Parts: sequence; structure tokens; C-alpha cells
Amino acid sequence: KILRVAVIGAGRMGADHIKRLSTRIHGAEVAAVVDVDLARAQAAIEGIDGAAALSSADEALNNGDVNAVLIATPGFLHEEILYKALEKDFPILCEKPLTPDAESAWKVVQAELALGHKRIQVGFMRRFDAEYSALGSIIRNSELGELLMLHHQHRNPSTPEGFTNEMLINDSVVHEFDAIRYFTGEEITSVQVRLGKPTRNAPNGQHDPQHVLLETESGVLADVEIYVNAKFGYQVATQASFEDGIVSIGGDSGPYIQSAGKWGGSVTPGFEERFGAAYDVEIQAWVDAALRGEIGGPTAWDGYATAACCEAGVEAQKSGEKVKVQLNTKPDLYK
Ligand code: ISE
Repeated sequence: KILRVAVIGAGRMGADHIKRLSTRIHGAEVAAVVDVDLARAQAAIEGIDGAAALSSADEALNNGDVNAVLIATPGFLHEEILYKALEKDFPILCEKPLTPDAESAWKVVQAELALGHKRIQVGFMRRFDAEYSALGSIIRNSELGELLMLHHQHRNPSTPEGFTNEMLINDSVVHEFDAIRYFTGEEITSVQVRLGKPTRNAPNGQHDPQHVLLETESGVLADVEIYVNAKFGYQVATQASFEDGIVSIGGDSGPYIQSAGKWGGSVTPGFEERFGAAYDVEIQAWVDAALRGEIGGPTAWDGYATAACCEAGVEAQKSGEKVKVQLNTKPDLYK
């Protein structure tokens, strides 16, 4: 058996996934690529045998050749496609965010519950990064005692047009919300956002950088520097403080070169390079699990819980106050 995947959305992330599905991933093939811009869909399937370029998701889901869906459209378009794919009972890999707000994410959770089994894996790829999983297992195995604090740096070189102030939370810090939940195995209980001195390089009314402060159920404190117009490159790093030590991940990696009176290495230019290996592992885990009728990563509940954190985060951005994260009771399916 093989997954015949319809990739919905052939933008930056969609195109990247199409490449990996058609070259490096085992057990799956690209059956269809959907984009409102048909020329973009056509360009994306070039050289891929047996793939169709289409302009409507309905057409792809109903064409008989498709048995799985990878959703890589902008977040506000996910919900409708999710319902259609759930109706077909197809394995679904949905890029983050699951949906743009907690209410719609909760509806998606309800639709999956009605189906009675998990079909949605949400694209939080950091869980599949080698250093992230190493830190995750140090925490779970209590190798350095209890985890006390997490310090995150999330820096992007620049933002695409239309990247709003809210998107610093909804599109960027959403990754840390998931990472903190993944590391601690707990829900985040509150979010506060501090706006300090801004860079002159921020467009679109963004206040950049921002300092996000969080707490988890057991009182682990976390902070995130989100800085999306940092210019120098793409950098995502974490330092974790334990009772018996400190662990740092995502630091600079080699090769380190000494030449012409200088020494140093290079910084990854974007998330495709920084998390390329993690995306490969993520998509392979999704495919392997889907072939067994399961999912291989973050669930719709994770999509919902992070959406609730984002909502609190955007409110905190506006009020400057510490805002409580409101969550419904976790359904048994996700326990
Ligand atoms: C983007 O959508 C991502 O998901 C990247 O991982 C993140 O670093 C970036 O800030 C987001 O805009």
C-alpha cells in the first residue's frame, strides 16, 4: 500500500513538502497538487510522474487516485479542507496553525471525535528535530532533575508582506507554545507579552522584537524572544535550566572556518534549511503511521491548545496584562 497524497497549497511550505514527498519519503507519492494559482500547481508537479495539477481541493479529494491530504495553504483556509478530508476519513497532515482561533480549532477536534479516531497530524516539525527530541528525553527521563525554566530565542531574517503584529504570536510563537507543551508534557496556563524597544526594520505596523512570558501547570517559567526582522539569518535556540544542569540546543553548528583573518561559521537563511531534516522525519513519521491507520505526531488537540495560547497571547499583546489560557476538558481520544 502507498499513500497517494494531495498537497493543497503550492506556496513556500507546500512546494518544499512536494519536493520531499517525491524524492526522499518512502511509502508516499504526490498524486495531486492544488493551488488557486493553477500555473503554480503546474510548476510544482513538473517532473513528477502521475501527479495532477488542480485548482480545487474538492476535485483532488474526489478524484479516486488520492487517499491522503497534506494541507499547506495559509492557516485561515485549513478548516474547510479539514472537514472535507475528515469526511473521506483520509490521513491528514495539516501545517500549523490548525486553524486561526481556538473556537474553530475546537470544532475540528469535535469533528475528529465524531469520526472516533485520530486522523489529523499537525505540522509542528520542531518535535522531530534531533536536538529537540534529545532535550525532550532528558526532561522525560529526569536525567538532570526537574526542569525549572526554558529560555527560547526565535529569530527570522525578515517577514513576508502582510505579516502583522498578531502573526508574531499566531505564526511564529505558536511553535514555542507547542515546544513548551511538548517539553513539559503540561499545558500552558498564562501568557504575557512585553513590548520593549523596537527595531527600525519592522514593517506593517509590527512591534518587533517582543518578549513573551509563560507559565505551565507545575510552574515551569518560559520566555521567548520573538524577533522576526533580525536580518542576520534564521535562528531558533533554547536553553533549559534544570536542578542539576543546563542544556542548550539549536546553537551554531559547524563547519567553523578560519580564513582571511576571520573565524566562524554560517547561519541558516530560513526555516527550510534550519528544519529540513526535521521536516523529513516528520513527514516520514506521518506516512509510516498513516499506512497503519494511525497518526505519527502532534494531534488536533495540540492544534487546539496552541490556538488557545495564541488567543491569550494576542490579548496579552494588546493589554500588557498576564492573560490566562482557557482550555476545554481534554477528550479521552487525546489522553
Ligand atoms: C513561519 O510560518 C514558520 O512556521 C517558521 O517556522 C517561523 O520561524 C516563522 O516565524 C513563521 O512565520
